[in-house]
Amino acid sequence: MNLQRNYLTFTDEVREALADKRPIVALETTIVTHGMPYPQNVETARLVEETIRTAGATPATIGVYKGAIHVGMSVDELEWLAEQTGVIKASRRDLPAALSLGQTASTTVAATMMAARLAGVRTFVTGGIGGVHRGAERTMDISADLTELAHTDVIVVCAGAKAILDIGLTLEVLETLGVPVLGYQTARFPAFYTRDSGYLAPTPVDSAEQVADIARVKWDLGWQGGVLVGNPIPAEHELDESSIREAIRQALAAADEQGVSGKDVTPFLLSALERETAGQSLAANIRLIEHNAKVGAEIAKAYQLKEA
Ligand code: PSU
Ligand code: MN
Repeated sequence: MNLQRNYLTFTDEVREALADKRPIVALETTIVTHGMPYPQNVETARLVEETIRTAGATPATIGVYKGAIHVGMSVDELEWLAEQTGVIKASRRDLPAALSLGQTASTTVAATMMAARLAGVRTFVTGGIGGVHRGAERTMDISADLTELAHTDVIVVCAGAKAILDIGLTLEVLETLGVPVLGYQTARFPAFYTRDSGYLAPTPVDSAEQVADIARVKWDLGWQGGVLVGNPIPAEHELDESSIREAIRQALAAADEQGVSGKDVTPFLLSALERETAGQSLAANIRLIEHNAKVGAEIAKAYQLKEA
């Protein structure tokens, strides 16, 4: 089996960084196709890539194009993907068919972790991970992102689980799955649009070096799985907690009324929230992912030093 020839396609930038053992940060594409409207989606994707380059690491935006996993995307590919409607949102279960049938798909946190690991990339930056949905005791809607964190050896930097989820239950499941959950320079687990979910961060850390070392120890010992880093949105961009809570309530009610289910739930809630907050949630989303990119680049650099 030749992974690189058969399944993975690299941009020159990523191929060279891999060959030179330089720090690389993986990025997902579901946030582009299902998480933000056009053109903010492509503008944010480019901003995040540039932020990572400025910080001294190489961005690798990941998605599936005509049956091949792309690790790194050209400006044109990203623009094309951002403009499409109806692109498949691929999580772990969807990848075999996407590759086999020659489909084009964006990758969720779970699928991007899988691709990053195959490519040899250990650090991954996103906005928010999927998790346990409110009412999951009825719907059993628990994101495959959580089980992926249990299995796949990648550091995932996020601003917490989205506030549309049940954050307490999400933290419980992460504990059961044995996933280290770190609070980056905070004692509180962040809630995406706000800095404090009301839950403690299980393991507060001070620095990128500490994050990298925790991951290195885990993998040195052969203890499979990811490391989750909760990096709070900068205080100046945080949304007002009571108004976001009300907007979430409205969005959840609309989803319930319209019978939205399965993989459509997260995209539906995100766009409903954007309408409810008159775009404030989108602005916060952009700022927090930019901040995650800065921190993720530092973590990738620190991890690379430990590997060298
Ligand atoms: N968080 C965001 N925007 C997003 C997502 C999360 O702020 O677009 C996407 C991520 O790709 C995540 C996915 O992996 O939603 C989770 O979907 P689900 O709940 O269907 O597993
Ligand atoms: Mn789901």
